[in-house]
Amino acid sequence: MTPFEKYGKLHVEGKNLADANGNTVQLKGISTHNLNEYPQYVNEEAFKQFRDEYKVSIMRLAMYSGFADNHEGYADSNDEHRAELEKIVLDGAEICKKLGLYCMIDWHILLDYDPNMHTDMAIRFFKNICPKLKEYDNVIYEICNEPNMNLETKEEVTWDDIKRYANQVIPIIKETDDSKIIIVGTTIWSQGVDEAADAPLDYENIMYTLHFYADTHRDKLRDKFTYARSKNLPVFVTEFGVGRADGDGDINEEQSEIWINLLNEEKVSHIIWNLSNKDETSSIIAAKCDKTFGFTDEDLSPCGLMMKEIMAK
Ligand code: IDC
Repeated sequence: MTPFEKYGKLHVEGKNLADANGNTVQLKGISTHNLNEYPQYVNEEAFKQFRDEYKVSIMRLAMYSGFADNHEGYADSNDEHRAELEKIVLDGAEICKKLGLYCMIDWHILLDYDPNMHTDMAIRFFKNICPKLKEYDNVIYEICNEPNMNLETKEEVTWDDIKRYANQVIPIIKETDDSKIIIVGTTIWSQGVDEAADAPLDYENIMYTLHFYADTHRDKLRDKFTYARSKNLPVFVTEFGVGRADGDGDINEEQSEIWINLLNEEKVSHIIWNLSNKDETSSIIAAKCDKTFGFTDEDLSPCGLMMKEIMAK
């Protein structure tokens, strides 16, 4: 039975992700790296292996909206490249649908730290893809990966700024399709679930993002998580790492375990960063491996091997 056959179309019920019968559902999965840079991993053979062997139930397609690592994002590129990106995302959603996997489509803001910077482009993106994905009950939208700060002024994007953006983009998605779950990033690189819990948005089927990197974020962030849950906030960990927040550094097994146990107790869904063979700790494929599917354990990095354990837990 595929994950979709098991749970069907999902919705948000109270603070949980739920199936049609109201049973709480916890999804676990893998996020791609930047699709501008690593589109080759979006393929059926790979996703099928993740489903069957690693017990993955969701894939996250991280589509960078802005420039990063010498690659243009959707917003700062040209129409041709934008159409290519839309195609990768639509293909990814199709592959997931065929395999009975859930698929998260992530408008991955990052160095473009304020979602309001590219609202027009986000609207364009969702206006283009949403009608095409209306019948895709496996799709979940994530509208702003990680709001963060202006590196020059060091000013943090506020929860009110994020809400201003969300209140423009969510209605665009809901216009075509009012039944999809929409996930909203929170302040400080998606750590501000406490602020979201104090002033949530006013729509159905919304969840809020918490991101952690186990070697960097510990009790302080777990306290925010616990607070948000106590206020009944639906939280989705759409990205986490077992190492340091810059995606590199040492793996911290102890802290990762504390985090994953906490999420599992709460049945909070989680997605590990990242599907690539980049030479950094958070990549699940070993740097020496050029395969894009058919991975053996030798093809996985230490993070990849941990990923297998985490998915199976
Ligand atoms: C990192 C990648 C790294 C890349 C960098 C900038 O791992 O290869 O050079 O982005 O594009 C996040 C972000 C995610 C980051 C990741 C690790 O959502 O894009 O990926 N991270 O730094 N938030 C916290 C950590």
